[in-house]
Amino acid sequence: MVSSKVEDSLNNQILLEGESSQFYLSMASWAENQGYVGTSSFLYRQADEEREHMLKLIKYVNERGGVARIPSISEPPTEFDCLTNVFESLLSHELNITAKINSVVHICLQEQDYTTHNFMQWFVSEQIEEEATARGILDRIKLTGSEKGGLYLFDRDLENLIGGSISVPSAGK
Ligand code: OFO
Repeated sequence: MVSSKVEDSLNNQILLEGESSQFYLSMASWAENQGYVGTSSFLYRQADEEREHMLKLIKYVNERGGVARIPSISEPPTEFDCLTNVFESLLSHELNITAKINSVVHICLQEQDYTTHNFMQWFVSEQIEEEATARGILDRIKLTGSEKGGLYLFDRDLENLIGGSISVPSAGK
């Protein structure tokens, strides 16, 4: 059984994962309209993953005797300046999510809920990977440059990466 404090923090995390999914969906749609095929596939997939994270939390809360709240989600930004802007926004969003996950973990320890603490470790590891992926992608954009030809190459590169794994090599997914 989860305590009400743990239940509330998990429900807040459900909202955040749902918001992440919608945010990445909006980025994916923007990239698709700009003709960035690889980037949009990557982001559609990220949006699906975030929804999976939300579902994982919903099921956990219900299994542990709590009640998962299904939140309404406000409309995410729809306009982005450029690909660099998209991935900078993604990285800063992930950094914020990491901080939120850490605070859930902190509450678990305060409440002596070691079962939920253990469950949350999956999210802790996932954040390490996602931050590394976002940083790796930003490094690639810097390497290819912001000229049209460079961005085309970057986008094609990202499409190839999705064929195997969404992580850049250094992220080790
Ligand atoms: Fe849910 O993993 Fe990122 O936000």
